[in-house]
Amino acid sequence: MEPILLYGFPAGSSLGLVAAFERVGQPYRLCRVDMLADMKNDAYARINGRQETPVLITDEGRILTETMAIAAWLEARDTQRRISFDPRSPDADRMHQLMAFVNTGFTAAFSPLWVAFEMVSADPALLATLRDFGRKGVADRHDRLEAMIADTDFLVGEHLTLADTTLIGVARWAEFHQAVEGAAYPKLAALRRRIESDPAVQYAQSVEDGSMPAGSGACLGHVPLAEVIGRFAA
Ligand SMILES: N[C@@H](CCC(=O)N[C@@H](CS)C(=O)NCC(=O)O)C(=O)O
Repeated sequence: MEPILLYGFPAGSSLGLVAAFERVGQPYRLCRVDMLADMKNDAYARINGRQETPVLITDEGRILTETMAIAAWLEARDTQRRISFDPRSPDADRMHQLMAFVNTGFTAAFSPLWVAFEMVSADPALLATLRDFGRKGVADRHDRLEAMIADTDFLVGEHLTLADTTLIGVARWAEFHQAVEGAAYPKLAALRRRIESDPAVQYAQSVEDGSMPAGSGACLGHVPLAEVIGRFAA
């Protein structure tokens, strides 16, 4: 069977993995998950006990969760090195370093802002504290990332890699939460423009928006979430 990537909308971090699968170009399927409506139930918990996206159903029908694990699964199959590098090369080391930075500290810095956003009713003082703490954390992680961006077209070298795809789904949360002033990070702003112009990333954005773009032809279509749960849930 073809692997099935469960991606979340709206504004899920899994946008980057959709782009990565598209870029690798091997047959895959997608499954669309409404993160506001489809995840907080027992059925979805049997796919991912933490009730999150992304999730991969591998070509052997196994469930694999966590962005880094799914990216590693794809990297191992990217034999043409379309989104990765020779595993023993310095470029591969730097790619893994940047992916880890983005998936840990950079992503986690947004947590207080998401908590504040999702609070239905809350003490205004608590909300203000969460927002202030969140914005400071996001700004700090932006400072660090800006300093890590080299003089290359993409995070590692001159083509899109898993480091860029790990970043792009999360980086846009800065605008969503009005957390930082984009102009304060010119290297990151230019990098994001290049990543967002990549055809695979544009494809992933269209998919997230609900379109069915033609793409490379590697995507063999969507599988309904109910079918995925029925076939693969633990
Ligand atoms: N550590 C996980 C985190 C995944 C994650 O936070 N997913 C978000 C979407 S980007 C989610 O599903 N959030 C839903 C929720 O927490 O309610 C990973 O890297 O895959």
